[in-house]
Amino acid sequence: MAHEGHDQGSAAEHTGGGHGGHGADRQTPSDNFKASFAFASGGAKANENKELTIQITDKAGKPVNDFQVSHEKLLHLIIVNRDLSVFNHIHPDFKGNGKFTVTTSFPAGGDYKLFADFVPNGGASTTLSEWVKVEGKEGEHAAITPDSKLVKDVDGKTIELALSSTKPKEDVTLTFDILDTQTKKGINNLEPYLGAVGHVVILSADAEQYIHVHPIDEKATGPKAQFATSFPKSGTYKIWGQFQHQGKVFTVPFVVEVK
Ligand SMILES: [Cu+2]
Repeated sequence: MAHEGHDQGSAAEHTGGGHGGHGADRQTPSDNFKASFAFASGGAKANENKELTIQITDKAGKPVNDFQVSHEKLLHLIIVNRDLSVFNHIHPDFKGNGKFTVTTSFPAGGDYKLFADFVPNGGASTTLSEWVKVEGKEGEHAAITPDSKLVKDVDGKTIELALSSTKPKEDVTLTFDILDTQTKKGINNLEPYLGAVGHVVILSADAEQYIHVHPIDEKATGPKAQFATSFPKSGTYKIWGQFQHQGKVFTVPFVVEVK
């Protein structure tokens, strides 16, 4: 299924929006578009459902209405907190006039970064982001520490991640190997999630770099799921793999060091 947009921008990072001004991002397609993120009636509070509106405009401020379907959706919204312990991936509805809306909630107060990921028709994959403040008591902040072993147990599955390289600016293949934790047998009946074997998001530890990833064989069904990416520079990165099995989506996070 269509994921053309992500192919074009696969190795590039695109950030921008509210707190822009990071020199390295200046030449990304993000410069051609703007996103503004606004909560209904004044702001978001921890553990309260709130409607979020994302307004996409071009440089001149004109609403953008022509989006390409990418990974089955017009817009993907990724939400993380400061220490990347919270990860939420949701799909706002297009309301016309450049507007997308979604109702969501946040598990604690504090700073959250919102990433709107979309492909304007005829354009390249674009990610616009902004930090927002959520009122309420903040959770404990944890350090973002690279995993000593890239093996995690999630929802009765054991997922092992292998990286073909952990050097910056190289083509990297991510291989997720997904086993049933009880039987230790490979799971070979993964279901498509967003039109592919899985969906992967990578962020730098400071949430400044949003790294595009695309499946190598999107029709794969496990136990192995492979993705291609590239890390722009040295540092710590968090990787979230999302897969669907027996009707349920599970998310597996890993932290890796690139140097
Ligand atoms: Cu999505």
